[in-house]
Amino acid sequence: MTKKLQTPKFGPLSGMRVVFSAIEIAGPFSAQMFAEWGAEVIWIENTAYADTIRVQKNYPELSRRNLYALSMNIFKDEGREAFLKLIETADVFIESSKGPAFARRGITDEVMWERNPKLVIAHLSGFGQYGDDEYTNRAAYNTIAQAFSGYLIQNGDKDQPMAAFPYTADYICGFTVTSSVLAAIYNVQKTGKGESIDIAMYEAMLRVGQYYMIDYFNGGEICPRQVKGRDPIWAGCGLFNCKDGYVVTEVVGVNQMIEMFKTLGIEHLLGTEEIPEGTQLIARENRYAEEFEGGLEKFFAERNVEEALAALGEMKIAGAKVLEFTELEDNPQYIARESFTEWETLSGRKFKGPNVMPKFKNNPCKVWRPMPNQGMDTTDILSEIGYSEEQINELAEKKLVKIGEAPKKN
Ligand code: CCQ
Repeated sequence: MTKKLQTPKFGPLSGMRVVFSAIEIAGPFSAQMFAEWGAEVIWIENTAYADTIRVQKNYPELSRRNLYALSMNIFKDEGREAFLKLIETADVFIESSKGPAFARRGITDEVMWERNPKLVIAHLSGFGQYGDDEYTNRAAYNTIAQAFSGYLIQNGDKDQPMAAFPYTADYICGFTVTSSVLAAIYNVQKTGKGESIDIAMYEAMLRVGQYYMIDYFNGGEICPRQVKGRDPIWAGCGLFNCKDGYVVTEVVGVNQMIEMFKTLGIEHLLGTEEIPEGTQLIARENRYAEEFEGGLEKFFAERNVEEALAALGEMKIAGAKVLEFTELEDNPQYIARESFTEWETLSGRKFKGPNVMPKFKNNPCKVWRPMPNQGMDTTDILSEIGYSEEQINELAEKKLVKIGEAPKKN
């Protein structure tokens, strides 16, 4: 009997099917966003080895919720055909690999479009689907994308560059995959013609690192890295020490400047040649930048965090306490918005993590399924696309698919 996947209907993407073949963080982060917004999402893992995420501590339970797990060799013999049959049923296929790996193995965009002309295909790789052969086929992770894009060199402190963590490039690239796929779908709905998107991780990071870089390409200026956790080019923006903890502030805006200069007792500097009336931001190269920041340092050092935030609030200047993990879930804003949620893992463990984001008013989203075991849904997925029990067993005997089981509850 044909088994059907029992995906609940919710969220703005209800009715959409996404299939993905990607490991670790970047590609799966995108796929999971689709799953959290209501799409039916199938995670393909190799039969030979599982997604490397599975050996990591708690993160897999968070990053693989709401998914179905299929384990199949998608390039070999009947596995290839089963993959293409599955692709016939999909709206989106996301893959992450070393450059044009799918094309190298004969699964080109055209082969997929022959089976499904409306398919949106997202290829995520470190360096892109084409380019200089020295780079295109290379493996890439978060740090590689940060280093090659000119992003990493901007982070860290003055003595040493450092990658931005945790795994910033992976999440940026995941968001890039999601947004570009949705753009493509908009066009498919108008034209009926599929799309293939080439997302090079380094290019996404090049865009994220553009703010300071653009001064180099249009004037040769190289921005210094942060000192003391402060903005490298704008004074009064960044981290300050209060008596009992860190705060961040951004003294930006005409009224905010006036209020803060008065509070610091340096209002005589306003309206000078260096800080003319209407000044909104103070550049670090400004003659009075050090005096301004010195005043701010004193302002914060004399107050505890609560007092500092109250004073900033009165001046309508943006500020926040730098929260510890221990302070997040009990924060009233987090509680009011249910920014955390809990669910049960397959083994019956109570698990806590960030809730689905953002909040869709008319089509609310939810966590409905814990991380599946490797190949746990292989039988149901293949049955749904027309395979008999006998055929599925045959594929398993040939080691072209793996049939996983749900673990026993603790
Ligand atoms: O960076 C990230 C996480 C990191 C966190 N941490 C520090 C904890 C690790 O920050 S997430 C971002 C990862 N990078 C990308 O997504 C960019 C593009 N991907 C890649 O460059 C590579 O896929 C990567 C991630 C470096 C892994 O390379 P790998 O270890 O060689 O594994 P693979 O590509 O998933 O698969 C190995 C082989 C491939 O064949 P090939 O080596 O001949 O090209 C692949 O085509 C094949 O297995 N394969 C399958 C298959 N799935 C994959 C399947 N279902 N059936 C048959 N073959």
